Amino acid sequence: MSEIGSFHKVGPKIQQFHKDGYLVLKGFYSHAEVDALLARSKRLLDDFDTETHPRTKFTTGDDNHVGDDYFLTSGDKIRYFLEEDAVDAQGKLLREKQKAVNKIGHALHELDPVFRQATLENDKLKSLTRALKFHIDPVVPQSMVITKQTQIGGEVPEHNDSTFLYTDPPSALGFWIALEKCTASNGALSFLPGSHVTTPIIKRFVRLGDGSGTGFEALVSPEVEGEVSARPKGEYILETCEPGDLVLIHGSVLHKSERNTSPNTRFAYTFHMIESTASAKYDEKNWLQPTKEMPFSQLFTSVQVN
Ligand SMILES: O=C(O)CCC(=O)C(=O)O
Repeated sequence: MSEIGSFHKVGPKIQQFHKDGYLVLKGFYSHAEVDALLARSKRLLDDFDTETHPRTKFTTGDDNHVGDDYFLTSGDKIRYFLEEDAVDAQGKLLREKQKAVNKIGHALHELDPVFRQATLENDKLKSLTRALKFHIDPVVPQSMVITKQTQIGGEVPEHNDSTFLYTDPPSALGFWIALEKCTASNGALSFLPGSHVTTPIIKRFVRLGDGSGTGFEALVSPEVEGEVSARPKGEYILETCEPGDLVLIHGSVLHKSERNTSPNTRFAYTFHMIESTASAKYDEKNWLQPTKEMPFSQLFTSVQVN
């Protein structure tokens, strides 16, 4: 039985999640579900129209984060973000389009039937979310497929997700599903266990007021930022995964993934939940904004009170 066939019996696993700030649930998604998600991801890559694409790359550096209009208006669409090393200075793709995309986002969970089934229409996921009791009324603001292409799939530097999906108080929770085998050489995730308790959210990713894209806004003084950055870090744990494994990622836990240096892709499907605005403030500074046509998706139609 997969680890969640009987999640009500796995209280210790929930304790482990609270202790480490992340949890790997082996085989949460079945082979059939993974096959469908992977096939659909590849189909979306085949459908990628490169003619009209503005060549937006997914860049993650502190001073160089993606922030053009194509990115900022992608919350209610299915859009494609390229690998930095897949495009030359003139905007020419250096590889086949299927091997040039870093990720596809950010409304797969709403717009695509296969991803919707794995997310908003998934009873097992709903049971898990209820058992976790992380949120009162979870909403899903975004989803994406990260393809981590062979040889060039970019490094994702150390970060925590509440920096990027900021609410007050912080409430982000990541769900990350391996669609392929994840190894040390193709960019498996690694985590700093317990860092969700020791590392506060000290900055947030915002839309810049002058319309010039995105940047980071400090939430603490430079002294506090310096003190937090200087704290001894401890040791990162690499979590290799099999297709179908689900990794729960607390919004404050530090994690990262290395560049894919291998001949194998590392497709993953990931989405996040945050608390609804009834319990946590989500403001207009966040890069990702709900629209009138597509408000953030509620996971439960009714809220359980207990
Ligand atoms: O898939 C990856 O390599 C990184 C994912 C990640 O860090 C995230 O979703 O927060």
